[in-house]
Amino acid sequence: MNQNTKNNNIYYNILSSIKNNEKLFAVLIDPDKIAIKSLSNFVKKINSSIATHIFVGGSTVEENVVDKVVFEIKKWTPLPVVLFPGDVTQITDKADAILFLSLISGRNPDYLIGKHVASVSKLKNTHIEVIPTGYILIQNGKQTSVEKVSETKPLSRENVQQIADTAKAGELLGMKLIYLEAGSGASEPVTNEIINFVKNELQIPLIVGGGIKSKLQLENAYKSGADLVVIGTAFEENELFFEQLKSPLFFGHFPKREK
Ligand code: 1GP
Repeated sequence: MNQNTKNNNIYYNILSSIKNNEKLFAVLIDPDKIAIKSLSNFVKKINSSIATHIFVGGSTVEENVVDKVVFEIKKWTPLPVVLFPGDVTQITDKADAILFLSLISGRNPDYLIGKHVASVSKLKNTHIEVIPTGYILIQNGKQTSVEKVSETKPLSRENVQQIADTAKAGELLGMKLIYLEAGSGASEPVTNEIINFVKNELQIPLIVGGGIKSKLQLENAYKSGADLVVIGTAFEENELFFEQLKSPLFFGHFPKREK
């Protein structure tokens, strides 16, 4: 477990990218949705895209699977691998960092503090960087897995002030990132208005994910203020989407990849 700031620290690198006006992009791998033998090819496609991070996690993943998946991913990429865990069982020392998620849009104590307490003995035996993250689920018209698993309600997308206040409360509690989530496979991503409103309230980096399926939606999320965008489902459904994300076509620019 590592909470110190040093040069190779993933959080520190996110902050420096933002300072340099660089946008960040994570591909989410749900270990439940990809076979280990397909990972080398998939990860090579990620490497040749604009991706800056690989996130790994899912709502319902069997024990030890994340460990094997991260081990395999690390063989094929220089990109940082960050855990985006649905549960304590998804923690593995093989990753570089973990988003230590508190589901602050919900009111289920298990997802606000309970799971965190349960994960400490496991985290203490790792060297991964722990990044406290306020996770905000936003309604998208259909029930998402996060909603089902956590038994919480998402915030209404009509009440932008409540979303922004929730994000700010997370920041004031000391969280280092805010993640606005429409839910994996959401029919509609978080709106530009919400991203923009929340971004204007925050001093800390803003992650946006859920339902982003096109280059235009990605670009709009960046234009509205997202610092890091996460896409998973669109690549699961169509790996050709990587072809569109090879060159720095977007608003803002991307950090230079270390060779
Ligand atoms: C889900 O935000 C991530 O937790 C990514 O969502 O799978 O819809 O891209 P998608």
